[in-house]
Amino acid sequence: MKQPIRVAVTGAAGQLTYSLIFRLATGEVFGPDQPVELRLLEIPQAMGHLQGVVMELDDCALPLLTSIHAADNPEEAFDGVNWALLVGAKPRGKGMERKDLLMDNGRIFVGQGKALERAASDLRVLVVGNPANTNCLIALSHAQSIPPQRFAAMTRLDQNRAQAQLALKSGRPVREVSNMTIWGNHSATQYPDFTNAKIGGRPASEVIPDKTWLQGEFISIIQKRGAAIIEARGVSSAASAANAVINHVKSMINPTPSGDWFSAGVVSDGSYGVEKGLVSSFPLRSDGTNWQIVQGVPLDPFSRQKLDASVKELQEERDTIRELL
Ligand code: NAX
Repeated sequence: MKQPIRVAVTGAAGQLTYSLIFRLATGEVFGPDQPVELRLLEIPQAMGHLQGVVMELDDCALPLLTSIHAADNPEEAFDGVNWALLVGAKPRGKGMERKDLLMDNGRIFVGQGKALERAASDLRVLVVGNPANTNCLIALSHAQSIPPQRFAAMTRLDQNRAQAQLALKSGRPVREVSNMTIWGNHSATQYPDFTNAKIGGRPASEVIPDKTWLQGEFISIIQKRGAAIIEARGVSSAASAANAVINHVKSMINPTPSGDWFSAGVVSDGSYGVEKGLVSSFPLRSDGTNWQIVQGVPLDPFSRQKLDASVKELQEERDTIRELL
């Protein structure tokens, strides 16, 4: 038997994690012979609910799940973890300003960033809780001994949504849609880049010649998809978001298929003119251990302007929470 991999999940009694944690220990993510230890973090008020989730995990009798540890403080939850999936955050309340949400949730990631210093030396982090990019920036700035490249913010759900919409519009199977970049922030300013996406190996804009749709409705559907799900379902995306977490982790720990890439928010090295140090979404390739930003993806004036607008929002978010850095 291999050494177990230790995975922390925060917000473990929330609705997203209810679609996620069961899949983490089935072999689907880390491999069919890889035992998994789960470290589940919640706030004290949610520990009762979390206990119910733990009972259900027990009742799955998952052969690869070697232990479950529930905690209400991050130091305990992150002890020795190889992966930290930071999902827990406060939802935006009625009448709450975006600035209040940024500050309230930002404070969570100050404490969690510091506590991540207790993790294993090969730690990898995925921030899902919103505002994900800026929360990720806060967490990595407080985890001073951990290389910032180990942190990412999730834009994989946006990538999946964009691939699905291009498939639906073109009538082609979604597996044929590749090279889908989400640029910038996981927010309504994000830019799903149809100009470099491919369908069946051909430029998406050749397969879908309707430029008005691509430049207008397509982008708008992806930017507003989260709100549309809330409108229809009454609660935010959970199963699709959990699925995107699984996709993200797998993309990071497996070599990226030749010619393709995937999207995630990572700390900028200045590529594509994105201010160094911001956590922005880019096209990435992984060798199974480390990722790199794909270089040389052409940005036409339309794409440039969209990316710049999203980066401007990231700068504003960073300026709003500057005291937390
Ligand atoms: P829920 O409100 O159902 O669950 C959040 C859970 O986090 C709650 O159980 C709460 O008690 C817990 N929590 C709050 N503060 C915590 C802390 N300091 N430590 C540990 N746990 C804490 O929300 P859910 O629908 O599960 O969504 C979770 C987060 O994912 C939200 O911030 C949401 O905005 C974000 N999303 C991000 C997405 C992305 O693509 N990046 C997509 C899906 C999702 O909307």
